[in-house]
Amino acid sequence: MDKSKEILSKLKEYRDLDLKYEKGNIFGSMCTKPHPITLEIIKMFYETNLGDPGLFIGTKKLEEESIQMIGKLLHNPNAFGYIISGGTEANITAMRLFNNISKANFKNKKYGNKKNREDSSKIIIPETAHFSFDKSKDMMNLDLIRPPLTEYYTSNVKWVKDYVEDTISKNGENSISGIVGIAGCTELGTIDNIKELSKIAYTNDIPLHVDAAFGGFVIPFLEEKYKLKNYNYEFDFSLDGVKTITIDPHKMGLSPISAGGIIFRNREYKKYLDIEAPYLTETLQATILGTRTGVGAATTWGLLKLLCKDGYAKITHECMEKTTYLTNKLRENGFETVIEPVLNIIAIKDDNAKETCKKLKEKGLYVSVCRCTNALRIVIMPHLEFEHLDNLVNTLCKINKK
Ligand code: 0PR
Repeated sequence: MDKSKEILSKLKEYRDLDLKYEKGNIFGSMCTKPHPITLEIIKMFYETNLGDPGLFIGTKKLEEESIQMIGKLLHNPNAFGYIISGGTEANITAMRLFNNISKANFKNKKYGNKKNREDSSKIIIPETAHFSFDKSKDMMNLDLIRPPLTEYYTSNVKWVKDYVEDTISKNGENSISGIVGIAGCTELGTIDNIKELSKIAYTNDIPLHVDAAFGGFVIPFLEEKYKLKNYNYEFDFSLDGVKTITIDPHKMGLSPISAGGIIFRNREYKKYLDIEAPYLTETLQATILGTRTGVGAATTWGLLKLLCKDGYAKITHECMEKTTYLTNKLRENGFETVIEPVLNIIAIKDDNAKETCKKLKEKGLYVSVCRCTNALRIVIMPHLEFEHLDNLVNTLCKINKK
């Protein structure tokens, strides 16, 4: 056998150890089998580097056009941003932006008195936020202020308003560097009241970041019949306080990994992130990564053009239908959910969630668990079919002898 063939066959052996989405046993992932067209796109763009955009002018154009299309979806014709590695990088970028704006405002004495600028930037962020924000905290020494959750597992906006007003009245000036809201939280899929958070943010001149890494490719396509009365589904740039949004093509956007999106309200924000890069074709760089693939930009562009609104609406509809189906079937079999599912995520109450998760794994089914409450967590991604859901319920029943 020639050497390349030998290596490829060895690689295949390793690859065969991986689980496969199409087998229908991955229930805890926010990623899915990418759309088949992306295989062709990967081949075409595999050597591109958006870290040096002057060399890859076409790929850079695709990134800009992808951002414009996503901006339109999020009601912002002036959107600016990048297709980066994923939600983690997007959230860290937003925190870096808020931290830098805060430092610049202090320098410019926008908020006056020196003694009120503390070393760390205060960010108000819900308990339900993804752990990528804890990474930002580590990197930038942020002071994360955690409002309590409402009974619907959303950030308590009354608490946020009181906290902001109290802090400002105590200091006589604003010492809060940012607010974060989640549109589709990782564990339960809940959506914070971004409209109210936006009002608080706008009135007090505090930037608001929305983490819609998961929900960004779901909420805009959700039919009215799925909307629950205890949640407000507005989350995008149509709300004045929203300055940045994380929205990931490699989750419900059907793009292969890595494709994350960070979208800014406008280009003005770039200057707070720019670092001089004198030896590149573009001499200022704002992204965290330097050398970075253009594949994500190209697959995102391709899928937005191919699927359009109708395609994503169909995917969302199918996932929500399956979510309703599984919820009903679980209830018929005596299981309870933590909340009425808001998006295509179901949390099943279980005092021994970790133990159940282990037993399911022994049966070849992979679910995850919640951190905020004792529950199993199921994400209904496009790779899951009705028969896979039946299999999950049957196995759960056997484990629990229900
Ligand atoms: N923001 C939210 C709301 C998220 O849910 C996630 C990831 C991120 C940010 C970070 O995104 P990246 O992982 O792209 O950096 N949420 C899932 C999680 O951590 C990601 C995931 C995907 C987990 C596939 C497992 C898996 O098999 O749970």
